Amino acid sequence: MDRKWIDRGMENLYAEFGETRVEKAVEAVKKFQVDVPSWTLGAFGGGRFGDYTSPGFARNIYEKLDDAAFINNLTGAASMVATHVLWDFSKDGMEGDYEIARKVRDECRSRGLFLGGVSPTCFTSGSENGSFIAPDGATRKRYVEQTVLAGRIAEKLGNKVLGLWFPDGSLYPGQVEIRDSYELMKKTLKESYSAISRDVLILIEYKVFEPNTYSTVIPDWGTAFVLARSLGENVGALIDLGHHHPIANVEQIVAILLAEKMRSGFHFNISYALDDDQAVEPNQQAARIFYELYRGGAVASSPSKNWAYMLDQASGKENRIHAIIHSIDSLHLSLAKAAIVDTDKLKEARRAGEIMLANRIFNDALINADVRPIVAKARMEKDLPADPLEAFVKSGYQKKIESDRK
Ligand code: PSV
Ligand code: MN
Repeated sequence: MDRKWIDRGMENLYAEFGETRVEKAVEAVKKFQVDVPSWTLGAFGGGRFGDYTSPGFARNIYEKLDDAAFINNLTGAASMVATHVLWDFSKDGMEGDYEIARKVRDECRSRGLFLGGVSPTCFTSGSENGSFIAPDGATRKRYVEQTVLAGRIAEKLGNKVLGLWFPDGSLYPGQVEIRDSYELMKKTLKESYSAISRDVLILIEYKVFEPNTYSTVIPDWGTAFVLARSLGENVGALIDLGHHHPIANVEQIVAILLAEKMRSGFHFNISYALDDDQAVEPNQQAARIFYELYRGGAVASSPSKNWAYMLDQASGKENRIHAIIHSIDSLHLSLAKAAIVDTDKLKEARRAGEIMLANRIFNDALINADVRPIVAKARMEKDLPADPLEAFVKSGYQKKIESDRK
C-alpha cells in the first residue's frame, strides 16, 4: 500500500465524514481483538466429498499456536486463541484435562498469546443422542462435568469467556417431545451454571439446524435470551453469523441484546451455505452489525463492556492462515465503516422524515466509503504491515510450513 495513497484517502475521508469521526475509527481499529479458533488451523476438512485438507495445516497444538502467533504478529488483532476442551485438552476425546490446558496456556504465553474463549465440546463421540438432553443420565453428567471444567479453565487460565453450543435436537417430527427437551436443557444448564464462577461470561449459542434437521433445542436468539436470563447476569447469547435462516436481520438481534443490556458474543464467519465455514467478507451485513456494536459500546470499548468476539470458520478448501487474515481484515473494514457514519446528519434526516436521505447517509459510510486508508493507518501506528495479507504472502511462511509439515 502506497503511503501517498493512504494519506490522500484519509484527506478525502476527513472531508466527507469529519476528522474527529475518522480518527476515532482509527483508534477503534487499533483496539479491536478477535479470538482465533485453534481448530481452524488443524486438519479440518474431509467428509463425504473427499478428504482434502489445505497444505501446511498444523499437525498439533504447538503448530496451531505457531500459526496463531504468526497471524497475531501480522495483524495485531488476534492475541487470543479459542479452544475446545475435548479437541485441545483431552487425551481420549471424552474427558478434558486441566493440566493439559495449563501447558497449552504456557505455550501461548511463550508466543505472546493468551487463552481466549473456551468451549466444552458437547458434540463429539458420545453425543449421538444429545448432550445436555441425552436420555441417558450418565451422558448428561459427563457433559455437565466437561462444561464445569471448561468454566474453570476459562476462569483460571483463559479470558473468562465460556461458549456453549449443543447439537441437541431431533431429525424427525415425533422423535422427541419438544417441550420436554427444552425443559431438560434448562435443568441441565442450571446444574452446570451453579458450579461455574460468576466471574465467567457464559454465552449460549443458538443454531437453527445441523446436525439435527427437524428441531434444535436452542434454535434462535430468543430461546438463547430466555435461557440466559433464567440463569443469571453473567450469561449472554452467542450469535454465530452462520446459524440463521437466510436474510435474517442479525443487526436487529444485536440491537435488542444491547438494549436489554445482555453482554453477549459473536462468532464471525460467512453464511452462504447456512453454516459457519467460510471467511468473513467486508459486506453490508457485517458493516451494519458493527454499526450496532459500535454505537452500543460493545466493541473497542472497555474490557467489561466489550462483547466476546471469535472467528468460527473452518473450511477444508482454503488456505487457513490466509482465510483468517482475510477475516480479520474484513472485520477491521466493517468496524471502520461503522465508526464514520455521520450520526448528526442521520438524526437530522430522520427528524425531517427523509427516509431515503437517511438511508443514503447510512450507506455513504457503510457501503460507499473506501475505509482501507483508516485500517492501514491504524496498523502502521502499531508498527504493523498496512496490508497483512500482502505481508503474509511475501513472508514465505506458507511455503515453509508446507515443506516442514509434510
Ligand atoms: C457449531 O456449528 C459451532 O458454531 C459451535 O460454535 C462450535 O463450537 C463450532 O461450530 C465448532 O466449529
Ligand atoms: Mn459457532
